[in-house]
Amino acid sequence: MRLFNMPSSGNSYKVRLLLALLGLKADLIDVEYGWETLAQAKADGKLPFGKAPVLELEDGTLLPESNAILCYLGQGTPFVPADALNHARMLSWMFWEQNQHEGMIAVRAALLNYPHRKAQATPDRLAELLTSGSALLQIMEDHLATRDWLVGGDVSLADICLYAYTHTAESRGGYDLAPFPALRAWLKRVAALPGYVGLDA
Ligand SMILES: N[C@@H](CCC(=O)N[C@@H](CS)C(=O)NCC(=O)O)C(=O)O
Repeated sequence: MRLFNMPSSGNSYKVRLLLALLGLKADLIDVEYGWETLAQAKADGKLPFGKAPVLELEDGTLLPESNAILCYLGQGTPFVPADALNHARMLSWMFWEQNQHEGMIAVRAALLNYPHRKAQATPDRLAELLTSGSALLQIMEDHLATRDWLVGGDVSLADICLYAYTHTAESRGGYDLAPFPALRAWLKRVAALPGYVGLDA
């Protein structure tokens, strides 16, 4: 397998993290903003939706979308609940991550950290993302206040998926995690999983 991987991106990191937790290996092709490799991967048709990550299977099949890749790699492992309702609950969190969480938490981090996004980092936009993103972190906090993992009694793809941009919400996104103790304890639980690798590993 080959992973078209953006080293700085949480969407790519969640795939690298799951690969490590499962003890799987993929050759990494790093495609970072501004790098020739990103333009080349697009020109070669390796990024069907124009974005990383993309998993290239041994037969050349290209699988885009980070959460679809997690589902593919996670199938048949303990990271996917066998129970139908918990499976659907896992997907609820993963859809929410893409349609809510990423659009606030990851976007604020992108505006603050990527030079090509700087022009969009207006004080109004940053303030709006701080307020709306903190409300999303509160949803996670409330949920995790009474449980160790997002779904059922065990770690699932939902945790891996949401960990990616949540664990850098403070360092990159400027969110204050102090008011979210259950969320911080959950971040530590994910980081303690056997095989865990960090974003910069
Ligand atoms: N929904 C997609 C989002 C992927 C995405 O936005 N990737 C960005 C980096 S985080 C990218 O590859 N950008 C390259 C570009 O826009 O040229 C996923 O979860 O995989």
